[in-house]
Amino acid sequence: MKIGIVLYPTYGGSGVVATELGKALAEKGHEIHFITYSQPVRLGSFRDNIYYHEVAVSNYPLFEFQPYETELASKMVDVVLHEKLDLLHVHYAIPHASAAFMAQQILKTKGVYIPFITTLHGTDITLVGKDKSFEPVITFCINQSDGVTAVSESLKKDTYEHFDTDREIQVIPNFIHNLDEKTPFDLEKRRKYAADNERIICHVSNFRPVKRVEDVVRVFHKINQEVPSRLLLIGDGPERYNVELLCRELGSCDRVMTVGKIRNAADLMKLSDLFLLPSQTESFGLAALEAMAVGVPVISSNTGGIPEVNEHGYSGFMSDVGDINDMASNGIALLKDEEKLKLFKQQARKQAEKFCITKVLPQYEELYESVVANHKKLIV
Ligand code: GMT
Repeated sequence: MKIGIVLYPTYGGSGVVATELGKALAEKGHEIHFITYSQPVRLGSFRDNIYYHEVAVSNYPLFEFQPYETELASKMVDVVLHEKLDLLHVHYAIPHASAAFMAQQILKTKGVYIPFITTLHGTDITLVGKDKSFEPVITFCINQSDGVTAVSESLKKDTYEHFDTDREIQVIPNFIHNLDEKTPFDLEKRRKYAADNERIICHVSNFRPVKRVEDVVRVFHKINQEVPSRLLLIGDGPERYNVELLCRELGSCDRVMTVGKIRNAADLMKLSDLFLLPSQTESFGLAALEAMAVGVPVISSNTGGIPEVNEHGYSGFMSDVGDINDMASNGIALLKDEEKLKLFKQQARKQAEKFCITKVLPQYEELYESVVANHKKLIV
């Protein structure tokens, strides 16, 4: 099949999922056309069956705000026409689904009929999407998509609660693509970050308020009072300054390493003993799944789709949002007990295996086939 994938190319979870999905589909022989404004971070070097189409954004002085959605729709029209695509799959509703609808309508006037699938990722529904100013467009796009998927049952439920739609939403969870890659544990590398008698606690995010990174620092501070530890903060974003202020206030700067945005976070994650994800809301929690995949147990909040990923008492522990005392005491209990920690590391990895790409990819392929077949029936 020839599939156009529209995504945010940056470090966010939706872009990671879309890129890894495209790479996996290409490996199975599908022809994948990524359409976005810069090369997706996870795309890496050149691969067979993968093409990248850059959306150039006009900076004509009249435009106070760049008309990205219009340029994206035009690019989709061009790629569908000239590459003869069978299907568009857009990740994140705003503005990708509305641009896909626009492209679909334009193509119809040219006698070309193409279906599009929208995958809802989270903040497009739970934060930005709930904003009244976006609601009519998102509702319309969900209803007009030829297929809709959500990354968790929780997100599906939120979508029905917040939007006036009764159309079918299929839950296809996020996945881990490289579970088979086993690189040996690098003790020398670990020693660059912590002494042998210290634990490493890790957090990866885009440092948006929804991630509650200040809770990460507070939980770490409590754990460190009982178990000598280091905190590894990976990523960057609007809360970074506040987080650094808090570290200074708590006097923990010398134990906190903020490494910023890095390409292969898994390399550092796997040096860790514990992953913290205390988010306010999280439709899935891909970062937690990526930590589990490299054998790191997760201490998280119990919000949104996280309980579908992190199994309490097995792959880690969950607490109410903001309950930093409970998160810290769960972390301390685990880090103090060598045998228990070893068991949880194994269980975290086992839990991640439930989300192996080999189980998830066929679900997308089946959906693609049924959407294309249904669409063909409609246009006959
Ligand atoms: O977490 C973010 O703010 C980024 C956002 C994205 O679209 O890149 O993440 C959302 O999609 C991820 C991939 O499906 C999910 O794993 C995250 O849980 C979700 N974030 C939130 O719901 C806050």
